[in-house]
Amino acid sequence: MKRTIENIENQFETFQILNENGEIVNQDAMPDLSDEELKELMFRMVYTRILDQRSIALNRQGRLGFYAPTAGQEASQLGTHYALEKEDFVVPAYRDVPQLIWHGLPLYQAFLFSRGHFHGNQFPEGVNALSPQIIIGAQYTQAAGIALGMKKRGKKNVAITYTGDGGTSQGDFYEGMNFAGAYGAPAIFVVQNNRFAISVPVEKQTAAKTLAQKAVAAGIDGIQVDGMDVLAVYAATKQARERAVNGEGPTLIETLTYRYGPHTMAGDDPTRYRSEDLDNEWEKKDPLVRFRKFLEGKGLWSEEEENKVIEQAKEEIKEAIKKADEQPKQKVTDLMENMYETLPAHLQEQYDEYKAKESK
Ligand SMILES: Cc1ncc(C[n+]2csc(CCOP(=O)(O)OP(=O)(O)O)c2C)c(N)n1
Ligand SMILES: [Mg+2]
Repeated sequence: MKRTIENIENQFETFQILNENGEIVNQDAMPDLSDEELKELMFRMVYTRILDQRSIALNRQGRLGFYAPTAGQEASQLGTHYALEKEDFVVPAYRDVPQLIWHGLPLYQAFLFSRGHFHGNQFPEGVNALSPQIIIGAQYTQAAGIALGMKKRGKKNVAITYTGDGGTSQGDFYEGMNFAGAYGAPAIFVVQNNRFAISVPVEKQTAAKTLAQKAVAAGIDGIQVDGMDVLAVYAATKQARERAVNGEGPTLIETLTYRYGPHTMAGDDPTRYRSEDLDNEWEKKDPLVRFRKFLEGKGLWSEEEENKVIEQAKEEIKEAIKKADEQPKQKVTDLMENMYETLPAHLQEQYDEYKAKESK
């Protein structure tokens, strides 16, 4: 029997447009973005880096609950999201709060989500997104279903979903892609390969050389992208979106990226499972640094401009946390009211008991 795996794997080369020095190395693939749009992308990446720093600080002060750091992954998260339309559906994992915010989720609600407050999951009308998924991989099957629904309704929209390198070991990962492929559903499956699933390195996760090649078994397109290059991430997602709305089916996009911080703020220590050399290697690839160099070269960005974004982000974060603090505390009866339109009899009794307690 002939070995075929090498032939397949070798087709999955990393797609890059902007190298580490901020130079265009693939002019033909350069996406059609105006100067204003390029600046908006930088604005969002800088803003999100600040949001990450503030969220970590707020968590340490006990003012936020669950938080999964995002620094390092900005190009991967925001480059994919920037290729979407407002009506597209975002199906995120726990680290993908930035995409939700840029899709229209008010910041104070993202903070409430972090605190486990139900209002953090009540998305405003017109914000087409699900709450961040905690169950690894489950969002892949949900996105396939949402995408099929859009197709059946004749919408020219897509559902995009995100998981990590670890998520590709889950059954739901394959089920979602396979289903969407079989039904030609307009889905975009993103794997943010930050090399670790908590402390488990990707090399221990799979024998596959790339995660993008996992698309082959589902009969769909797959591409591996430099996830620190916002232009390549954007261009790949834009193309995947066009194919999806033209009835050409789903795409799997693997972004090669890195999280600078810990897995979550719950207490893992990355120095116990990642070497300093590896950290340094990836920090040299920083998505903000290289895009800043590129924009500065075009006369589109300056330190002054960046400082303005930082100030705006800090101000808006301060306002948002204040607004989150002002929300009424959640009560046990809120939980019941949100769960049922008509309470079953056995809960009615408990409801009355808590209602009485809460009114004291
Ligand atoms: C089904 C399931 N199994 C295990 C966990 C515990 N868990 C939470 S995050 C995580 C690692 C996920 O790593 P990866 O998919 O690479 O995403 P990353 O956190 O790196 O973005 C695990 C195993 C879970 N949430 N759900
Ligand atoms: Mg990971």
